[in-house]
Amino acid sequence: MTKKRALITGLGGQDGSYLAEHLLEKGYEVHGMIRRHSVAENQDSRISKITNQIETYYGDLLDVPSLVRIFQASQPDEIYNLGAMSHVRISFDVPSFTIQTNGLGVLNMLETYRTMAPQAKFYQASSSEMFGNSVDEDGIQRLTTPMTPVSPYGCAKLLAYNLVRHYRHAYKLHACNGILFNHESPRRGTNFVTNKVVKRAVEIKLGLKEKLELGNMDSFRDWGHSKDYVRAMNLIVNHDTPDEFIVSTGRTHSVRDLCDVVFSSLDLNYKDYVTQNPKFMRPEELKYLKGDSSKAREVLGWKPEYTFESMLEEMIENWKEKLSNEA
Ligand code: F7E
Repeated sequence: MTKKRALITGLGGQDGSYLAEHLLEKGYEVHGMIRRHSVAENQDSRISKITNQIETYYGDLLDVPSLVRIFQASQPDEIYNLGAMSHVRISFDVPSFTIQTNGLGVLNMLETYRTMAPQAKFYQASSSEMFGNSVDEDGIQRLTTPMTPVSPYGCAKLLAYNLVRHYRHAYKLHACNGILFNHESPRRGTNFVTNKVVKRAVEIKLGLKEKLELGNMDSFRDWGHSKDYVRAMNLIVNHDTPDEFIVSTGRTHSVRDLCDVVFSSLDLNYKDYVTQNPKFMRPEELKYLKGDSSKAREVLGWKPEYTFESMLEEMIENWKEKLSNEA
């Protein structure tokens, strides 16, 4: 039997790297797009263990000729569009770039898909940031909850989400949206709050650093593990009918709770080390996320394996191992 071919944009990121590993385990032929980085090691630091098993291409969502070349070379059966400017606070600093990459970039992908591989299935990395501060009366975001984004990142993701639905209906394409709530892992960038807190707490424990500066500690997030969420992506795209699905844990914690859990597990009190710096605040903040993923659980049979605590434990162990030589 011929292998299914998957094309992943954003291959070098947290989700792209876990998804590539998951698809390799499932017997796929994996192709992926990476962007050039001036420090070559940073380009493939998350995929260095599998580069000999996958096909990588330089490309960019804003460079249509590169997309055409990659589609020609990879002949995908499944396309996972994970490439994006993924940092919400930074999207306020580079709003035009964010809207172009996360909005127009998705249009470029959809047009290339429609014209070059319309028989393929398409997954779009949509985000809970699209909800903004909209929440149902019982404190939950559902597929029916209005979407009122509060960042350039969220606005661009909502444009992309709507484009995917429009292309599905207009051109009868198998194009799907996974609305993923926050998801973390040891591979998370250290400028996202979970891995920032974990790394600094371990540094403090080892005597390498003294303080941790954060922004808003009273926002709430529904945090899951990236490894669980990439499994959902594969299930979403392989469901008979192209559709929208929320992927979330259904549990929510504040940034303050996160600090408490991480520092306590190292026998430290976060209040002794954490201060707030306006530099890390956002012009408009999404205050609260808690997602209803019952459709993904019932229709796709998906459920997360990690808990908030076991995920943080894995992240703490990762930094302990990496940093203990420096202490
Ligand atoms: O912030 C607060 C911050 O940057 C979480 C991306 O994957 O998930 C992610 O977006 C919360 C926010 O993630 C700091 O204000 C406090 O309330 O880890 P984050 P995010 O903005 O929720 C969604 C679903 C995506 O789609 C995105 O791509 O933590 N916070 N102090 C801080 N956040 C950061 N980064 N740094 C701080 O010092």
